[in-house]
Amino acid sequence: MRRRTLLLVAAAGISAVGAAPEAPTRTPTPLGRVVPAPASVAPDGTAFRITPTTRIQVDRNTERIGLYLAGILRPSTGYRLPVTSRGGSDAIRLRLGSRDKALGGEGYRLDSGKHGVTITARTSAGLFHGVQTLRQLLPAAVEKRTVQPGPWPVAGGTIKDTPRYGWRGAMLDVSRHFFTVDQVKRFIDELALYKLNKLHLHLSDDQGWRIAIDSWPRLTEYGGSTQVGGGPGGFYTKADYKEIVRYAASRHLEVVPEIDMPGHTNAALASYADLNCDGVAPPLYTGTEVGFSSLCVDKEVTYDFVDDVIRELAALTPGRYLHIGGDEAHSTSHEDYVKFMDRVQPVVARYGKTVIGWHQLTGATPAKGALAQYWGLDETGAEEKAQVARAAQNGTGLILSPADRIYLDMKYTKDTPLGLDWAGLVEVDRSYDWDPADYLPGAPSSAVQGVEAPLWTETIVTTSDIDHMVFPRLPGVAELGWSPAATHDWDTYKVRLAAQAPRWDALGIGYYRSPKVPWPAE
Ligand code: NGO
Repeated sequence: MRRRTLLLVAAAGISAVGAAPEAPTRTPTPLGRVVPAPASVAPDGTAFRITPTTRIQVDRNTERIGLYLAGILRPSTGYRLPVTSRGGSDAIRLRLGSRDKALGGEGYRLDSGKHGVTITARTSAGLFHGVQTLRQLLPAAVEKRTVQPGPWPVAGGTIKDTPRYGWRGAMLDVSRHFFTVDQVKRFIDELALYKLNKLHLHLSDDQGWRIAIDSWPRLTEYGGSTQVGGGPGGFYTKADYKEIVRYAASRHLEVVPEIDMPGHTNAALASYADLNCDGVAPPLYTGTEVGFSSLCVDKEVTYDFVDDVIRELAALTPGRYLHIGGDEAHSTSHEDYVKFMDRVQPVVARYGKTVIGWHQLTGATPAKGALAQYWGLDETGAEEKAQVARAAQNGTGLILSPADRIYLDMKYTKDTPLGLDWAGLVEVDRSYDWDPADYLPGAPSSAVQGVEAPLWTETIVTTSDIDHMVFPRLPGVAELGWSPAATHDWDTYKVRLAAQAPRWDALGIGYYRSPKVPWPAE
């Protein structure tokens, strides 16, 4: 019933509400000037213009994305842009159900010309990605939330686009510093703009436990009560967490929750004395050292705890994966580490999820179907790389997060006020210029599921801190994950990247003005 009313109202009258006067001319953004680079672009020299009479044409299955698009376009254009089932020219058409199988599960086709723009896809995810392309083809001012002068041209031609990898992620560490649901939503919107599809949340670490577990309430009550530097910390209730998952899904991102174990567990150990081998709870921790904590591998209560946590977390997770950490278990012997992983991985499977672990998991026996997240460096020793490569040869999938390439918490230069430098300084060209397919010697390229850029937050406190470290590096990671290898070229990429800056300005995103990029004058 609600839908019908909406369509009728939408179709009833079409007029501009408070549109600003148009500037005389505006050259459309060239069709290929998009990040990530589309798989194929064929401009035809024509153009479409969004006007006060333009409609967003949808059907029952595409209405949600139509409303999302209208939500972006209406405030800045000041046009009504009704979302309607009515056809005709002068429309942005959103269509599901292309017979073109090559578009796959996330691809789309965008046709633009005098009579409108049509985005076609086989799935809503594909349609959503096509909408992100359309956004980038419009003038940057479209991102503002107040009425801006037009015109609103879109270059004519055809884009056919599908991703290179199915895993295009970013990670946010909400343990070292806590970030609110609204801050996470903002981060999600930043990822969606570049067609990322996974949001990995690092929900527990030495400094804070951030997700409510009903059967172990002190984890959040006490273990979530501080953070690095001693602030008040915080945590997500189950309702908060569901809201994050819902919002991410509305942007076609899957949330991958991580509970790091057996190391990085001081917040849990501090909350429950029983979890410690000596039965004594350590104090809460607000520093930034790593590797000093471990769950007690020989105590049965450890596995009751892990079972409860995984069961409750799996129940909050519609996605397929559950990340169990496994990095830097320096306070767990190798023997214990293997024993622990042998017992814990089947628990993940029992609750219907697939294991992901940091690549140290390959030192134990990764479960069938598990993914290992590689976070080494170019300089990581051959033996460690070979261990990961062997696991990949035996069927373990890889997510690549090389720390000296795409750790978003690494400083850009020695003068970057935020961030760490243990993996080196990572300028924007360095984070872009590598190839996931042949990155890890000996690992079959078919094992590579994609890329993920982690943002660890020992030094990151505010939204603008996040933005400064994420931009401009994240779009490069997105391009590594999405665009065909044949389009990879720093010199052309940096021009497309520079063209994003006015969009970030319009969105209120502060970014690092790297001297490597030919930014437009401010
Ligand atoms: C390492 C460590 C994290 C740190 C991060 C800082 C991994 C997987 N474990 O990455 O605990 O926060 O570096 O860059």
